[in-house]
Amino acid sequence: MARSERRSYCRICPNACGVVLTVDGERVLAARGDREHPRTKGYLCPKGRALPAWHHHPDRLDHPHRRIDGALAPVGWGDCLDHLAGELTRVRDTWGAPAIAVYRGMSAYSDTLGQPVAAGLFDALESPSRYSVWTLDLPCAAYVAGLITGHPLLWPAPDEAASLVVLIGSNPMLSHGHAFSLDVPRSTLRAWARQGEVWVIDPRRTATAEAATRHLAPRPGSDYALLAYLVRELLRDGADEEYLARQASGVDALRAAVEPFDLARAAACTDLPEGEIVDLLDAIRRAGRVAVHTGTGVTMSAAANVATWLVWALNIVTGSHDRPGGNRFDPGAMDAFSAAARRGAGGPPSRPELPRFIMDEYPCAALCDEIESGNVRALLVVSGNPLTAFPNPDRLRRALARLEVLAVADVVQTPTAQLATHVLACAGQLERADCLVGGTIGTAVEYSPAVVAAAAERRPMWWVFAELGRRLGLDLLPGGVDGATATDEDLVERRATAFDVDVEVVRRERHLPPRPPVYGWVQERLPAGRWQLAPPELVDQLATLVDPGPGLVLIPARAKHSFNSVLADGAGRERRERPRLAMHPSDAASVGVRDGEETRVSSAHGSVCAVAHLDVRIRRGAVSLSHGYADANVNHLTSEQVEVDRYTGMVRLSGVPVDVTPTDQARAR
Ligand SMILES: Nc1nc2c(c(=O)[nH]1)N[C@H]1C(S)=C(S)[C@@H](COP(=O)(O)OP(=O)(O)OC[C@H]3O[C@@H](n4cnc5c(=O)[nH]c(N)nc54)[C@H](O)[C@@H]3O)O[C@H]1N2
Ligand SMILES: Nc1nc2c(c(=O)[nH]1)N[C@H]1C(S)=C(S)[C@@H](COP(=O)(O)OP(=O)(O)OC[C@H]3O[C@@H](n4cnc5c(=O)[nH]c(N)nc54)[C@H](O)[C@@H]3O)O[C@H]1N2
Ligand code: SF4
Ligand SMILES: [Mo]
Repeated sequence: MARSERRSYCRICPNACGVVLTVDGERVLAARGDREHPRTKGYLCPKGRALPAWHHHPDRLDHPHRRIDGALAPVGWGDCLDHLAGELTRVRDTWGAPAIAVYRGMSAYSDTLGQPVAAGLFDALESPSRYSVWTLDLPCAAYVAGLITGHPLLWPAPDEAASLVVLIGSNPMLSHGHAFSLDVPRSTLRAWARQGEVWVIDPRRTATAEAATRHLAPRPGSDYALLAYLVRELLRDGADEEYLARQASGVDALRAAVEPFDLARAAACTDLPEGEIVDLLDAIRRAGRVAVHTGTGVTMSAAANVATWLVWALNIVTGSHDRPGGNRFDPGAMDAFSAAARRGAGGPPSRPELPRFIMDEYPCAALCDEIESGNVRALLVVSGNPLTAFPNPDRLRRALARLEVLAVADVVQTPTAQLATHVLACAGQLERADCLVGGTIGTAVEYSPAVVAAAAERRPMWWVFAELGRRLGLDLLPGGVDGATATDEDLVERRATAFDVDVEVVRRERHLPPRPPVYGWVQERLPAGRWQLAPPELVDQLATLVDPGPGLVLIPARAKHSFNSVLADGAGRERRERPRLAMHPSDAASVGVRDGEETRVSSAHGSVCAVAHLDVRIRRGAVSLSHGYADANVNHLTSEQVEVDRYTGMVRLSGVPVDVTPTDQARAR
């Protein structure tokens, strides 16, 4: 047998871990961490270890498909793309450019050669109907950074040398973070705990909480009250006064805004003992500088904007931003992305009350209405799975089925692809080259050649969109690349050059380390050289927030063995992680739910069944259920109509009031 080992990097999530794959011909047999990879040093999470299963997924798409007489049928690329181009032209000529919408999912961003070509097509279509995951997971981050710094994509990352790290609503041990990222979470958390303290604020005792030095489990949705109290007290004693006077505006307005949040209010709202809250305040005063960061537990909640603002305030009041031992900012990332950030006016015609998001997109919450009102007639889905990711999947399914064109670019047959009129069977990550520059891995560079040849009729996504573009009269490939003869490696070369990276060095080394962090550069790029500590729209939002009560709420949780819907079906392996409803035993007892039994979770918007997993690690009053599963889809509980944030258009996915009951069968037993 001609077994060999090939080095690559994993592209299931943005963490880009070095991987060594054992390959035999076209079979990928095994995946292990690459010990020689300088950034990830042999680390590979369970999803990366499942790369062979993902690659050989039983539902891999082998051919492009087209809906003929109501059924999806495999067709040739020429047929599929000719027909799709004709349909898009017809839709545009009949209904206008806005009738063609695009949705970009998470996996689009790891296809480094395909995503820019797809983006070029969307730009050329000149349609305002753009949607992406941005408005599902953390639009508050861009919204708040924009208000405080004038730069929506100026996002902090915790410094390696931080002596006090506070993680709120984030579980990087499993997720690797999001707005910030931890490449090798356990060793980073250990290093922080050795040199100082790590506090985790989470209603669940997560693996990250286990690795921390302290864990507080507040009531979901109450983080803002804890933060407001901390800011209030630090402004009285412990703030870097001289720094604030020189480099911040709005100190007095911030002081006034947080004044109502005394210890009693913070304790009542969070349901934390006063002593625990004071311990955290003391830890901050001891450390002086802090690195406070959030995850989706905060950014998907009703108080997302306000809590995100108060995290900024806490970092600034302690003089921790843009300084060693606190938080760093990456100038390269800011410059690369800021060009894309624009703030348009209102939402789409059917949802004028919604904002247009900073990244020049409409909120995902508007898509159903746009389709039902006939404004959107064609939708291109690029590496996303809206049927599991969006709220209200029943309504979305009906809306998608009404579309004149639904073209889905994916690697497996997803629930969304099953509704498509055109299925674009893309080459998977091991069948194509990639060159990742920047992103959440900072300024590092990763390169991988194709590990195996693309099987069957699968084609790299850059080729698919370039060919579609060509049929629409568009030349979408970077200057000088001839679509008829081009290879992945030609595009790698263009990409490296565009980012000012030597392609020969990249091919030889495979990874270039991130540039060392730089400090002290942000201030001069702020409007008037100052942090805006109290943007009036955030002060108003804080004043009108209603403190969460003691009722049962649903909170989000990522699954260990899947990435959103990727691998959530087990990819043909016997061991499959079923979605389980985590619930505290005493909450379960009070509603008659038993461990391991099927239960029904209901919200004002719908209901879903899942197996109860009684667990003392989740606090009373919270239940959690992961998303990404087609069968037990938690998004039956969420809504695209109510509880949508009026400033960012984000759907509330954390802190949804629910009831949990045994199912009739469980009751009968
Ligand atoms: N209730 C609830 N809903 C949520 C969340 C939650 O916490 N709770 N989380 C939200 C968040 S944070 C996000 S980011 C969204 C995710 O929303 P999406 O990004 O829409 O969902 P994914 O399941 O990640 O979809 C990725 C798709 O890309 C495909 N894919 C994988 N690799 C490739 C490839 O190499 N090429 C191509 N062309 N396609 C590929 C996969 O098969 C999959 O269909 O969901 C959101 N929805
Ligand atoms: N294994 C795996 N990794 C992933 C993903 C995946 O699906 N699987 N998805 C990726 C994506 S798209 C994203 S956006 C990131 C997200 O990465 P994270 O933001 O780290 O997401 P989670 O791991 O769900 O952690 C959110 C935590 O918030 C807690 N929480 C819920 N509500 C509240 C609250 O009101 N207050 C506080 N303080 N905590 C709360 C939850 O208990 C949970 O532990 O993960 C990425 N990484
Ligand atoms: S963290 Fe896991 S899924 Fe993400 S790149 Fe690394 S191995 Fe792949
Ligand atoms: Mo996400």
